[in-house]
Amino acid sequence: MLSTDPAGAERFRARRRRIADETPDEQVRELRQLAAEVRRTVVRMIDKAQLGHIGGDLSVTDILVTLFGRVLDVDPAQPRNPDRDRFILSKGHCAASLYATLAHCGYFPVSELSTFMAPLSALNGHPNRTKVPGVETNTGPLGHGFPVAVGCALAARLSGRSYRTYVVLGDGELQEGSNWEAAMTAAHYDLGSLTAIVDRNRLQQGAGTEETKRLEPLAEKWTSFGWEAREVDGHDHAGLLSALRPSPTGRPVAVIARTVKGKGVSFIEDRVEWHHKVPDDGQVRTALEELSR
Ligand SMILES: Cc1ncc(C[n+]2csc(CCOP(=O)(O)OP(=O)(O)O)c2C)c(N)n1
Ligand SMILES: [Mg+2]
Repeated sequence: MLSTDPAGAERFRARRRRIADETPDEQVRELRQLAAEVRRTVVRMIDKAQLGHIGGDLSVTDILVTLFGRVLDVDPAQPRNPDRDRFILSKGHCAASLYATLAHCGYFPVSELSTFMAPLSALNGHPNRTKVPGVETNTGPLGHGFPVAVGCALAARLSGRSYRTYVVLGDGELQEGSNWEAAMTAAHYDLGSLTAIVDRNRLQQGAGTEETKRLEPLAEKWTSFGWEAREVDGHDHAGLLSALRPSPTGRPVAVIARTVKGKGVSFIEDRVEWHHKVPDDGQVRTALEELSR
């Protein structure tokens, strides 16, 4: 297990205190800066490892940064505090963006990120809860993280705890049937402490979601399963902050976050071939330059 980063955790707590006192515009500026940092870090990690899922990493970054930067009630110095909010990245192939977010939020030293996918590194291609502080459960096989998140939310009720559970799913991932069993179960138990966020970039591996197996009308699917569905621009931090609020109805909330796969790098955006392609040296330079604007 990687060691936690007490100094980083203190910086995280200080930033959270500062953000809480800021105007909404200032909060968004702060989250945007953190997202740019995470995206640049992801490009460097994938460049070093010569492996990774760059399209989905860049797509999900604003969602992760909004959650860890503002929404989740967590303390990176106490990653096993029983009252912490739970976060599960069900689309576990986007581990690089999760690791970069966790490290920049003080869960473990940023210097560890350079070991991403190296032999014996804790930072495997898919997240492992026994190796990385802040990882709640192992994911990678699509369709597994969401059912575990439903279990976490049910466990909160059974153990009398008030933590909330958030889970991020890929849109292609929704073609796995286990997700719909999980959705049905969450509604059956009225798990209002659960929020599922769909990274709706309309691409999966090799093709678009609608060509592979049609998901639309997606919001109506969630509603018909007993969830409150909300649609939002998944790169708009203010919109995400608003959409991530619990429902007053007590129903579980599905946030369909409209995103662009590869967001922030012109030649990667919305290109299916960049699901797990690795940029060459010139492309890395261009990507870092575009992500620094
Ligand atoms: C059960 C399972 N089948 C296949 C894969 C291989 N795989 C990894 S990512 C991916 C596509 C996922 O698409 P999506 O959920 O839309 O993710 P994103 O677009 O955000 O990268 C596939 C098929 C897997 N990880 N798990
Ligand atoms: Mg997708």
